[in-house]
Amino acid sequence: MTGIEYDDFLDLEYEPASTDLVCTFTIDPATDMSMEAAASRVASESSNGTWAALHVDEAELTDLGAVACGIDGSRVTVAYPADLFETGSMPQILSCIAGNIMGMKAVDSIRLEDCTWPASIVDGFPGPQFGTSVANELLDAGERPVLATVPKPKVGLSTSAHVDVGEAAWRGGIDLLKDDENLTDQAFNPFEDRLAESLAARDRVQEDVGERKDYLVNVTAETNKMLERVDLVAEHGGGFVMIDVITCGWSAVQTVRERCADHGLAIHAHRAMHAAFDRTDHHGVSMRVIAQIARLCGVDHIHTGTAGLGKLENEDTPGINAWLHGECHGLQPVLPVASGGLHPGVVDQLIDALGTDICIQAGGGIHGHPDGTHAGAKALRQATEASLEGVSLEADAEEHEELATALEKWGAE
Ligand code: CAP
Ligand code: MG
Repeated sequence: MTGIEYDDFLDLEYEPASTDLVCTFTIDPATDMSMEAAASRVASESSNGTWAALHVDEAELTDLGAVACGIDGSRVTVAYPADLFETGSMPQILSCIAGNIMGMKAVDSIRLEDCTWPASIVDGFPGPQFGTSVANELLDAGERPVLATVPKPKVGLSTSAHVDVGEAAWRGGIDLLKDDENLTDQAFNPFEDRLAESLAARDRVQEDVGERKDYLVNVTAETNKMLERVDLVAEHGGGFVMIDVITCGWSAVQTVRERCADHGLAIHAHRAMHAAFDRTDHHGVSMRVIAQIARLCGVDHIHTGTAGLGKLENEDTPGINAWLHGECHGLQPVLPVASGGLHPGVVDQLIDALGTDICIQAGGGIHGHPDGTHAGAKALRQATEASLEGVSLEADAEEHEELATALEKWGAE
C-alpha cells in the first residue's frame, strides 16, 4: 500500500511529454504557503489527489497524476497525462484544469493562462467547419476583413424595424447582419418572424448588389430549443447561427456544432460573460484559453476584442488572434471578431494591429452615423477599402462624403 500525498505532485525535473496537456497558471500562494507547496496542491487537486494521504493498492492504481513541473516567479506549469481526460468532453476537461482549484484555500488567487493541447485531445474535437474560409466560401469579402453590424438599440426594435436596419446596412456594403446578445425570441421581435423576414431581405439585397450577404441569428437558448432554432435557420436558407458560448456552456456548444454540421451552417461565437472569468489578471481563466476551447469545440468566428481601440477592456487581442490563426494539430483556423465601440475612424489602426483576416463588427459606429445606417455602413466599407489600399482615411474622406461625415462625428483617432 502506498500513500499519495500533495508533495508527490511536484517534480521540477519533469519534462512534459508531447502527449501531455500542459497548462500554465499564475498563482499567488496563500500566506504561509510556499510556491512549491501551492503548485503541488494545484496539480494534485486537478488530477487524482486530495487533501488526505490516500492508501491505495499500487497494482490497482493507473498513473494519472499531474505534475507541477515548472515554477518561474508566479507562473506555474502543470503537465496532465492525456489519459486523465475523456475523449471529446470539454466539460470534463474543465472540471479538471479549471475546477476545484479555482477555490482552493492553498492559493489566494489562481488564473489559467494558457494550454498546450496534445494531438490526442484535439483529435477528440471537431474544430471549426469553415473558420476563416467563411470570408470567401460563404461571403464575397475577398482579401478585406468581413464586415458585420448589430442593430441598435440592442432590444426593442420591432421585427420590421430590425429588418429595415439590416437591409440598409447590407446595401451600404456590410456582409453580415448580427443579432445582439440579449435579442433571442421576445414578444416584440419573435425569433422565427425575424429569421424569415431577414433572410427574405438578404435574398433581395444579394440579387440587387451581386454580393453574398448573410445573417448571424442568435439561437442562444436552452440546448433543445437551440437545436430547434438551428433547424429553422437551415429550413429558411440561412448560412450562420450565433451562439453566446459562455452563457450557453460548452456542452451546448458541442451539441449545436454537431447539428450545424448536419446542415452546413457556420457558427458565430459571441462571448458575453467572458469578463467574469478573464477580466482580472490574477484570477480565473484567460480569454486566450476561452478562445482555445471555442476552437476545439468548433466555432467558426469568435469575438476577441479590438486591441484596445474600442469601448471594452481587452486582453492581448493580437496574441489570441495569432493562436486562432495558427497551427493546432490540423484544426481549421477561426476568424477573430473585433467588436465593441468601433467606428470608421479606427479601422486603419485596427487593421494595422490585427491584419485583414478578421471580422470587423460595428453597431453604434454604423447606426449612430449622422445620416443613418446606410451611410454608416458605406463609411465603414470605405474606411476598410481605403486602409487596404494604403490610402489615409482623411484622404479617402475627400472622395467619400459618408466617411467624411463619420470622421467629423467621431474623429480619426
Ligand atoms: C457591440 C456589441 C457587442 C460587443 C461584444 C455590444 O456594439 O454589440 O456585443 O462588442 O463585446 O453589445 O456592445 P457596438 P466583445 O459596436 O455598438 O459597441 O466583442 O468584446 O465580446
Ligand atoms: Mg452586443
